[in-house]
Order: sequence, then C-alpha cells, then structure tokens
Amino acid sequence: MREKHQLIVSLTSPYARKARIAAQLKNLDFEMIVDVPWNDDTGVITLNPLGKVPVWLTPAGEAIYDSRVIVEFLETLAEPELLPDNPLGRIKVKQLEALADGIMDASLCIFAERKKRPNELQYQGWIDRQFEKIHRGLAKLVTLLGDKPYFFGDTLSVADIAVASALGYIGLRFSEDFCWQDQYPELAHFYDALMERPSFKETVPVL
Ligand SMILES: N[C@@H](CCC(=O)N[C@@H](CS)C(=O)NCC(=O)O)C(=O)O
Repeated sequence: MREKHQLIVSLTSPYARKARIAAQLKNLDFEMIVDVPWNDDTGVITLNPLGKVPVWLTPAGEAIYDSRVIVEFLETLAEPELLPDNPLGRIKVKQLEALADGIMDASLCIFAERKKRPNELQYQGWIDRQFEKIHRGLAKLVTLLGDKPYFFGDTLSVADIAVASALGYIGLRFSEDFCWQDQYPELAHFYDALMERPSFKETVPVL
C-alpha cells in the first residue's frame, strides 16, 4: 500500500495538465511523477497498456486512466464539484471536454507526424487535415463561450480546464504555424483569466 495517491505525467501533456489542475483545485494530497512515455525506459506501459499518460495510481495500487476517467474519479474524492450533478449538465460539460480533447488529439497527431516519423515518411495532407480539425474546433469553442467567463454555468468546470489545457498545448507546439491568441482573441481572454489561478499557472507546459 502506497502512502499517497500518485499522478504519472509528462510535463508537456495537455491531458496530464487537465488531471493536475483538477487534483490541485481539489487540494488533493498527491505525488506527481514525471515519466515520458516516448522514452525507452518508461514505466508507463506497466500501468497503462496503451503506454500513455496521465495515469492516476491509488494508494491501493489501482491504476486509473485516461484523463477523462481520472477526472471522474477525482470527482468522487473531494470538492469543488467540477462536473455537474444533473445528468444533462454533465453531458454538456463532457461534450465540451470531448471537443477540447479532440483538439488535443489532432495536435498530438501533428506532433507525432512531425517529430516521431522520419522526414521522408511525413505526409503534409495528414498534417493539414489535423490543423483543419483544430481550427474548426477553436471556432466552435468561440461560439460556445460567447461572452461568458465559463463554458458551462457560472463556475469553473472540467470543460474550462480541458479547453485551457488544449490552448496551452497549441501555444507550446504551433507558435510557428499560427498565433492562436491573435486568431481567437475571445479564447485568449478566457485563457488569460484562468491563468490568474495558481493551478493553471503552475501547470503551463514546459519542454
Ligand atoms: N485519451 C488519453 C490521451 C493520452 C495521450 O495521448 N497522452 C500522450 C501524451 S500527451 C501520450 O502519452 N502519448 C504516448 C503515446 O501515444 O505513445 C487521455 O485523455 O489521457
């Protein structure tokens, strides 16, 4: 039996950032362990057969993945509530999370194509297709946010955490492709407001 919960992360992962922010907001006592799943000596595959972070390890040794499941699990441990209790509200927040996660997925596809594939095998058509998903997703988020401070209701939810994590990752990986803050100023305003909070500021992705 471990003493504490553990969260296995990489410091660039937007999915891991989502879990870190949720755990910090809930004031949970957890140990963060950095393990880059791309490295040959990674231990992540022993915890998650998919070889991906984040993984949440309970003191009893149960490994919980992926980030959406982790967030649901954390919801059972402590407040504040980040997922609405009422079924329809919950679906709306989960839908927003799925959209933000999809933007992360497209971003990761581009990262993998550019950085993990030999140059001669890279396919620009695939990269362009992923960028289209990202831009359609960001445009949809602008519409969904409107002039509200939060995506759902009048308090912070997993939707906001997921969107901020996606935006931070886009800034990290694609600053030479486009400036998301200039193209989507409404989202930049939203992100800047969240960055006033320690949980968001302390989890900015670093290379
Ligand atoms: N759907 C998963 C995605 C996790 C994911 O793709 N993590 C990336 C890091 S950002 C990873 O571990 N990639 C390693 C790999 O794909 O082999 C989640 O929400 O946790």
